[in-house]
Amino acid sequence: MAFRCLQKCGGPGVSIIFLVLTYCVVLAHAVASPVHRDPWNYERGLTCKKPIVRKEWRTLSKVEKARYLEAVQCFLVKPAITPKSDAPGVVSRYDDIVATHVLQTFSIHYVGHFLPWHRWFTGVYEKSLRDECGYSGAQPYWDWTIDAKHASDWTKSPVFDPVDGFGKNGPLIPVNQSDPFEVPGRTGGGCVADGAFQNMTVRMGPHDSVSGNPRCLSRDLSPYFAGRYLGMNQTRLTLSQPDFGWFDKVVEGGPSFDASGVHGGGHYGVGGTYGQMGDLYASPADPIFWMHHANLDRVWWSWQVRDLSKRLRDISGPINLMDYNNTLGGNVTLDFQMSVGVNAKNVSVRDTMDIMGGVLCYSYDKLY
Ligand SMILES: [Cu+2]
Repeated sequence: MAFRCLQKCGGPGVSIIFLVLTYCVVLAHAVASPVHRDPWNYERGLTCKKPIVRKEWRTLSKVEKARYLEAVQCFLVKPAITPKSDAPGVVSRYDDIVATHVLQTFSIHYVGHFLPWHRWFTGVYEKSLRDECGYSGAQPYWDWTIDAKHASDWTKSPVFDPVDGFGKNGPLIPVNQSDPFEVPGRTGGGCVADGAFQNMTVRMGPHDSVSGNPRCLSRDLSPYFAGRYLGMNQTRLTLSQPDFGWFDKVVEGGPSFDASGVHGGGHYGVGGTYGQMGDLYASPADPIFWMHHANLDRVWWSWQVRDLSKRLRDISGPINLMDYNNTLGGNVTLDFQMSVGVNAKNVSVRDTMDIMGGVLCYSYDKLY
């Protein structure tokens, strides 16, 4: 609901008030579970000697792609570990991880720790596929700048391959008159009918619901949106920001379609109006989420290595949602604690600043 309001409810003022109100409601039931699993091998202090290497989807072999997709399918049927009191509708480990995002939505977006939290979240998912589903590779990333170069190429991306990939767009569903939220250039909205996830059951969401609403995976691709916000121009603009505060703001963008950054570009370029990727709460329900967020993380790391000694410690931005003037609280520091619920232990922002140190141990084959 709020993602929609972010874009459509009469300008930023109204949107922000709505968001802050929703934030309070979400916070009230976002109390992290006391049960913590710790699948992470890289305890602080251990050096990262052999980082796993994240590669671009189209550079993986047919077999590597299949192994990755099989691991995700395994995770989709592993039994959940989230207590029913936290999220009554969880059935699978995959639901656990989507529920974690749903329950924390307004404490992990438009805040200083947006990028650190999503870096940790993606790393925990990658680690879970390896530890619990026998996957031996790294999380692949999706360099969408390649597919967004010409808007007409968007739907032909190998990521949407119906045999080796995540499946295509859903069939076109007209936007309901009572639903004013229309992503510019949307072309689908129905169930994904091919690829590795054609029979997937999405349970978390829509929006802030964790009670379990079984439905199909849907996509609503917008070639226009992708072309406008995921090209090299937008990526270069992002990489040219002088400090973390500006960098994060340009990645996340503002509360309207016109002010989108690369983050919103991927969410709306794939999810449009009716796909899960366009749902700020339940977006990880589409397995493409991880490919998009791995690439956002790659953009951040590419920015960090341009001035590593400074940027390994550069963090700022509000603790509270959109509180860029610090009227509700302070800014995030390296000591700020982050939780991914039952999926892994709590870590600090400091632990996640280096992809080959702290609690992380991976690298990218290529940077921007
Ligand atoms: Cu998110």
